[in-house]
Amino acid sequence: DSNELVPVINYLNEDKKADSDNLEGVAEGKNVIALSLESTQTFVVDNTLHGEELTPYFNDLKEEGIYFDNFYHQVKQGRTSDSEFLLANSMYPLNRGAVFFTHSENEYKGLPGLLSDNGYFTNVMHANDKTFWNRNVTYDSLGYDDFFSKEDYTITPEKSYGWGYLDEYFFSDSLDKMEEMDKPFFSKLITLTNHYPFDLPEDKKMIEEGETNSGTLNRYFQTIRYQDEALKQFVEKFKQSEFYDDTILVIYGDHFGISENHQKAMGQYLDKEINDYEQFQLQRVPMLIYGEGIEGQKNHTVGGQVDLRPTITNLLGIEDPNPVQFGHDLMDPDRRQMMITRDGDFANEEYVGIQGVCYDRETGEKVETEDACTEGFEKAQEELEMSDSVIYGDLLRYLDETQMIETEANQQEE
Ligand code: GP9
Repeated sequence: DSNELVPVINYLNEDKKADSDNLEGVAEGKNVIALSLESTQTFVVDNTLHGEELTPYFNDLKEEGIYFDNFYHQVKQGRTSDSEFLLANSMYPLNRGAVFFTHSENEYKGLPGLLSDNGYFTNVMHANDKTFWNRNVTYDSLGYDDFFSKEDYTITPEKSYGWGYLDEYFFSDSLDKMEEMDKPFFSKLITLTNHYPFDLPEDKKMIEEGETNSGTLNRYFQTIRYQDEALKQFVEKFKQSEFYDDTILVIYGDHFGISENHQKAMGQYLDKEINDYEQFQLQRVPMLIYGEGIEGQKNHTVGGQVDLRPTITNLLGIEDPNPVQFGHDLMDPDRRQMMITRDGDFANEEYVGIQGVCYDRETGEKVETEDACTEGFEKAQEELEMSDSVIYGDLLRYLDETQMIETEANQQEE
């Protein structure tokens, strides 16, 4: 019942402080294109293979926007769908299964619904079957107005490969659709080509494959390079569009592409041993905010996908009435610097805590000081349990009632 939400709200209030106004409302009334890059990890950024950059376009683009280099994915078995859940709700996905399947019809107070209430046309664009990850059902619960799926694109065999529609065509068609859309819009685009097994037609390969002992990693370099070229075409066409001045891009990686089964090959490529600490750091994904009026800067804050929603609402200057959010605005200079993984591991300003072991976040050395990470591990556990309780109990359906009771209680106290 409505009482079950009280401990969650109390817990979140403990961490709460006055909102920072850093960059608040700089994108007020603007369109938002959230670009979810399939399997894209931070280690490819500013990195090379055979002397050639893997992501030359993104490397330059990130200098023109706000680039986050300590930003982690927080997904588990639901992979891309988990990242979508994190963005929409600022809550953690589940430890087992995909919340998009197991709790698709819960009541959520999703970001898409909030933006719709604020006059936005909210939609997802993704050239796959609409039932994949149960998206068609869950998107309704999250409050999206529309979903442009495979059937909304004219997909021909010449323009497809492997998982389907190649990113460059998907991007181009999606921009055409945006031209026609009601403004302002919030569109989330999900790419597909850089997906395991990372296959590409010969004429789309722009770089020789890698030379590690993992064919997967060797091909990943090629699909990453391809995706970067598609991104270039997308952003260049976007710059020519009528809505360029009125739109911000939020570009981020959805999850890892190279699993820990390929540690040896990663070690060969990065020229270091991939221990638990390095493996943890490999879970960083790029995150960039770009648009007219946003000045280039590097931001080293420690954060993750759970922080996307409060960051976006801050930029848009939209009041978010949902108190059940675990993220913290990435633009806030005094924000809680903490990223919690679904495994109960964490990174904060000083430490990285992995399965009970504590590391110095900067050096990767084990920290022997007893208790250095204790608080972090406890916090991680507590927070994940809080988030789970909301999902398992479908507790957001009581939110209005709970808030009413709390308001009355506060008034009586006064
Ligand atoms: C499928 C795409 C990939 O539609 O989003 O999903 P993933 O396997 O990365 O979770």
